[in-house]
Amino acid sequence: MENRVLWEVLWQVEGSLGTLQVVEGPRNIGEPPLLPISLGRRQRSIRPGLSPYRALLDSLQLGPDALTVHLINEVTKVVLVLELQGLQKNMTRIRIDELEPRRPRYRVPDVLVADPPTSRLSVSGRDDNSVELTVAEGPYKIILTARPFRLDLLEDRSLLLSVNARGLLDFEHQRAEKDEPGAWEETFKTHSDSKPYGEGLGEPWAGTQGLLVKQKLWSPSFAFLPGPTSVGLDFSLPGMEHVYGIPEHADNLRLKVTEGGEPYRLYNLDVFQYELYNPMALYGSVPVLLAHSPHRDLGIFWLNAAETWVDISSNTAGKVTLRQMGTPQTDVRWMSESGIIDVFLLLGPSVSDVFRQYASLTGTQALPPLFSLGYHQSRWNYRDEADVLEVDQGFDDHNLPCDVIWLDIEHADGKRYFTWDPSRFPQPLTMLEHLASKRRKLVAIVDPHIKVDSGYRVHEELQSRGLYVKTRDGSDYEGWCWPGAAGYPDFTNPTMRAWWANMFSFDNYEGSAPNLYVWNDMNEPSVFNGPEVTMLKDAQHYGGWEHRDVHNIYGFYHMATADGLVLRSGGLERPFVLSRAFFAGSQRFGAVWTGDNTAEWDHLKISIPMCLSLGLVGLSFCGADVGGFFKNPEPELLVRWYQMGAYQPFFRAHAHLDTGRREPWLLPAQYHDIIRDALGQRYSLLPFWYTLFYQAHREGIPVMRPLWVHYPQDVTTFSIDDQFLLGDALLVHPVSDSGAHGVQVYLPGQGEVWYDIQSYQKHYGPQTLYLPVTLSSIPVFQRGGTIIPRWMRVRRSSDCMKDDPITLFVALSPQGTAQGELFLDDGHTFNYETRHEFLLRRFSFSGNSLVSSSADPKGHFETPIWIERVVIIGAGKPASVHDPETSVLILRKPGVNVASDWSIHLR
Ligand code: MIG
Repeated sequence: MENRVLWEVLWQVEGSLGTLQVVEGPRNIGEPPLLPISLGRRQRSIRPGLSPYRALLDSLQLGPDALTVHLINEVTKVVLVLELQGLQKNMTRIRIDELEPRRPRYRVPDVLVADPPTSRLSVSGRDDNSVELTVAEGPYKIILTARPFRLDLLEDRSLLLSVNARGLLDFEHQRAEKDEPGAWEETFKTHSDSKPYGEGLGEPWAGTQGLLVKQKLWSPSFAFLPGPTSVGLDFSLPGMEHVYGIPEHADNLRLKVTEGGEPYRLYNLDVFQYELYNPMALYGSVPVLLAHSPHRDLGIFWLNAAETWVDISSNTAGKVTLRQMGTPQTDVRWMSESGIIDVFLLLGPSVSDVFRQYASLTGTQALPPLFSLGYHQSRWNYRDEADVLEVDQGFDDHNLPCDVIWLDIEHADGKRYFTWDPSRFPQPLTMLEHLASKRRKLVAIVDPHIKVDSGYRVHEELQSRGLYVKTRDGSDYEGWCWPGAAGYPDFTNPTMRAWWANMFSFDNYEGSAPNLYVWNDMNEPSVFNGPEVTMLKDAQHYGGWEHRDVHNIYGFYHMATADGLVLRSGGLERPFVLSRAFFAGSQRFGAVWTGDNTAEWDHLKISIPMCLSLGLVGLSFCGADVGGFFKNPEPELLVRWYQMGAYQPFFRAHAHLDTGRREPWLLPAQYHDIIRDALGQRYSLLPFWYTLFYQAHREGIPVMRPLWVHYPQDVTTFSIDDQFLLGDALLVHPVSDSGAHGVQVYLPGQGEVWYDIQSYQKHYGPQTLYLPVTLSSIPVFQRGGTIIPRWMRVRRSSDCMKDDPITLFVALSPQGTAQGELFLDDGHTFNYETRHEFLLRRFSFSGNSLVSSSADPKGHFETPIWIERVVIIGAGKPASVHDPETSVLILRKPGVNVASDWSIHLR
């Protein structure tokens, strides 16, 4: 593997300070220092064994909402307090903090949608060394063992999960003095970190070009030295062999064992040209892990926003023996650099229960405006207004649909976001009006680094109101980014967020209009001259917290941008915001993407497991840059990427500044029809996508799903990375190899039938099928038993199609039945919620009748939409079970309004 110690980039930094030439890149695998001292050298060096912790059963207190008990470390004598809660919906929450912290430790705010309702615990058994607790609403019991401390969760006498069974609970308490040489300061390349709330006598950190020279900083506000404050805990999952989640990593869907290697790292970073199949941190973090077995699904949600590491070990990986009574087991160990231990155990039992449990804690995917499910055309950069209008016209000239054109950082005046370059974008409102007349939108980038420039109002206000992140000495933190010297708005500060939201009013954001939406990039935050291209850990945030405590949640506060877009419309319109960084709960605010990928086949491939992993932890609205960001894709790769992107939730083509132009019509003519077809498939399926997003929004189930979610007993599905399901209806197997003549498709499900959506050819599951492919399309199958709504006329944009008639594709199960749903509303306001202006229709086919009924009588919505056709696939009896011929029956012009109840009977 290429080892980049320093990566050199000619980051064109504007302003009087010239060009910043050498920037330190993020750490490579294997490159020292590996981990922060507290995490790597201390936490990870603790070996499994007897835990030094003992629960002091005398201290046990049982209240209506929680049990508390003290835990003493028998070596250090430091006492912790454990708070245990049974939660409704089959969940348990465990919090551990110091009994007497010298300074409060950070507890992550804003992520939970509410205080989770509790379920009463009662003591149902007790002996000298343990207490048995029963959860009022749960079918499970908790056994608290005093020495060594552990918790076991049991259901019907079988062990579901143990906490601290390996004795890896570690909790670095804040200390009065430096009692451990070397544990205090930490260095990363030329940077040093003074350690939590330290007095700041660390080594100076030097920037480039002598800009930041030796400084000695001292903060009188901290009279004590808490020192390293990491926390760690282990969880054992008997019966579990397959674990998923904890994005964002460029890795397989199924997580690997990390023993002997590096743990999965969660630390939001701007990683230049990221490499694939490794556990390195990327732009976003969701500390949620799912465990799956044919019999059970569980989840662990580790609510901590500091740098976090996850170690996974298994008693079966690579071993044939060592199985305890034939039972596999996975052990998961979480370590975070600061904060408290706050963990939710989501006890399933099924994976859809785990989805619902997690959604009840952190919320569901925001319902996207319909347009944002269409195709987005982006590049860094569209040069000027004329360029934008030419691109817009190009779609019309080539008869291609497009909903949105994007503007990157060059559109702003000298990277001063919320402004426009006066020579290249002198008339933004005219440009926006023109797009509106085409029923298209514009997305403009607004980054969270603000140019330090006394003539720039955004900077002036943030500075004068004290809303920037501060250094440890209390002055405004300044880093280097695109505009040169930049301040970083303190998004953790609610006052700052209210101010930021207000910046999106049409008065404040001059040249913006209702069809302008927003893209927040670089919000890890990216700081070109900071350690690992991010902020110093001892920078100071609102409430006196250090950056180390809040790092992974900084990007989550793009919520302020989403709030701003809602506010500017008087609360009526749904926002669209794309964010690069994210955390647990970010699904409530919009879409995310996988950052700066590369125009290579392996990057095309990995977009599947990366988006699947995000969907599993709630972030359904995810995509990868179509075409690849870095480098120039060969036409075949670009075509394959359009075909893949058309079936992924967020569908945007994007490209680096230095790449060649690649709007679809610039490809050789033989590819035009193929791309038109891929876009056409996307647009015709928009009613289906929109309904899937509504279901994700209502129920917290992902839009794009791994096969095992629906075939939980089928071991073959557990590690599939090259195909996926959309809802429970479509199975997509994209082509991600150059020159492919065929693919191996796995069609799951005993007794399931799958219809090729192009040929209607019928295949029975389970089987692995070799399917020849040409460049013109990718294999997609509709499951027998489902009904999919489509718009059959592809127009300029989704807005031009939203009142079009619907065609229902009814794919019959072997039993001759099928069902499906359709959600419709105005496509852009909150009226579906506030005024129940929506339709949720249920279609079901059985006994030769197709019935349309309301799946939610609350909703009412007047629409001209009618059903123009019903296509029944698999009607009539096949000659034999293995008859590949599928009969297709087409009912033309049933002429019923989509809002009405009706039924159609076949004879
Ligand atoms: O440091 O705004 O991921 O999509 O085009 C690069 C310029 C900054 C990174 C984003 C990319 C965007 C680019 N940005």
